[in-house]
Amino acid sequence: MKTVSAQPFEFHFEPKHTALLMIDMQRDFIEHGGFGESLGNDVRYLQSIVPTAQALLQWAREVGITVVHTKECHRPDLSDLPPAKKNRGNPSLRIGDPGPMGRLLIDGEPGSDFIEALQPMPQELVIAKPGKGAFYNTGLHEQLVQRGITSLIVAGVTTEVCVQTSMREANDRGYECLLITDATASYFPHFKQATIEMIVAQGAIVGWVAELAALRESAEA
Ligand code: TIU
Repeated sequence: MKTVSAQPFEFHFEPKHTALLMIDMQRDFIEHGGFGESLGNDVRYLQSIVPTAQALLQWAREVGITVVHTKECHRPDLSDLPPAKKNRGNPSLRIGDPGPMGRLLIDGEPGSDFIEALQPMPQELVIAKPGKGAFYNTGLHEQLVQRGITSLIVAGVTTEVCVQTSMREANDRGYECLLITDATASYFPHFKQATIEMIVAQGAIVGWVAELAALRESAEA
């Protein structure tokens, strides 16, 4: 069992029962011309965490824990895209429309792919998800149960949307979740901060948070 100095108190995990859940580090959210920018967002906040997310992924590979990459995307025929999601807001482009990186948020298009720095390795699990949460309509829970995973180390984008939704889904399914705060970002820095506070409040009501350095220093307990 390893122990991480975390908030609101120490986080314990057994590497063989732990997975890294790297959420939606896709070109569509992080690069210019993607879905995130079409919603009016400044992608620079997300770009700033790429080196830490890359270092976290490298740590997970070195430790040998299960690695899961999720990507938010839809089928080319849009059969998994509810009208409510397609029409929400006043975007400059809608999901499925052609953009500079192919059709926006469509599986298989260049924009839906992971950024260059965070490409999955062949043995790593890739989960395509139609919703904000990683557990909705994906089979992720079954895949984790099959591998004996009970704890999740969570990172990715955006903190208050897909990351928080996925952590809440995981929490309700019984997983112990640790969010790596310098490997997650929001288009709105104050939302990232508020999310961190919400997660750890009330004695880790959703889970724990720590910086990557604390995870790296995690020691055998
Ligand atoms: N818009 C926003 O902040 N996020 C998303 O739409 N998806 C994810 O967070 N991945």
